[in-house]
Amino acid sequence: MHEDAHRFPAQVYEIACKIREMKIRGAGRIAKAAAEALGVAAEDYKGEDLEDFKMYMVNVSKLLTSTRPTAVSLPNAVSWVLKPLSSPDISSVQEAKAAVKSRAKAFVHYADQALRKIAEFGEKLLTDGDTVLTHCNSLAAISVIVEAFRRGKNIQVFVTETRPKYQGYITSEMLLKEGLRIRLIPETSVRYLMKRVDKVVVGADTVAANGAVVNKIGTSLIALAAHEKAVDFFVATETFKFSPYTFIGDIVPIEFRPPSEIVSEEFLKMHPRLKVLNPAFDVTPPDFISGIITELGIIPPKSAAIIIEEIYGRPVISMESPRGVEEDTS
Ligand code: RUB
Repeated sequence: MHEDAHRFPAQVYEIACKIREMKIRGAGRIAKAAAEALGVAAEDYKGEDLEDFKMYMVNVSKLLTSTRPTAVSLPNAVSWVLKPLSSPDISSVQEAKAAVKSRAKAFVHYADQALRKIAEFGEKLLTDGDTVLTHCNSLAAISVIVEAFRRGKNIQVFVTETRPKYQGYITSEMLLKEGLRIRLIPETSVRYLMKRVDKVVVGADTVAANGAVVNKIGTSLIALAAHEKAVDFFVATETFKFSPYTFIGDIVPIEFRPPSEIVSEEFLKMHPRLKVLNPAFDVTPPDFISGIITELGIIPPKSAAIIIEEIYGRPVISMESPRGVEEDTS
């Protein structure tokens, strides 16, 4: 538990736990939940000292950003919501609270609107009769597929199971509810089935300045198989998943999750020398990506740096790493 957790409202702590335990998951939903938590924390603050309020919000943001390391949407959302706190125009706790609460709401609104725009831009890439493959559970990718279907295109979807957490089941349910035809497939079958796929659409946790995309483990293998068969591979993502940190060469930390997601405790006890590696994300190089569908339009992956510079400005190199890296690669 974070040292200041006793000062945070229970709802903030609950949101942080849900993100850590993947009850809230997916980069966009994580960012929205973090923004909401900041709004709740600001509302709950009781003191009158502006500096103390700022410190309190910094501690809340540390709790939130410590939950999962890979999706840059999380620190991006937190910095965006807390930006007014560094403005000289804010001179009282009341003003600061109001500014944080209104930015938190504005972020959630922006995120919802962004998904709508991504759907509108992205659906144009899909053609009547397409078989589209998607991986994991990405609302941005799903919004593109569903929009095309709602506009009357007959789309069939291959959904990977997405071991070890089976987010493919969630995706299947969402798409079935919309009336789409689904084939749930193990990701090990992707190369074999790629000959029946017209397009791949996946989401992103982080887009690096060089256009590389970090997404659920297995994405880069799917991209490789698509590349081999010259199948278009699209990434659907809000621009708040573009990483300003990578602009100055920071490596995106890849989350490694517990062995228990892969293998039973019993099996581990039976084989004490067995080590399990469970990386949750991988990196797809820009050369395998046909286009990135954002709320600002569809861009070639190599233009990621331009988007980052436009949104965040040219980042200043700091001596401190912006985010802690917690990897268990042992
Ligand atoms: C989820 C995942 C999703 C992206 C994009 O991983 O990799 O593809 O987060 O999702 P996890 P969205 O289940 O480990 O969080 O488009 O919904 O933001």
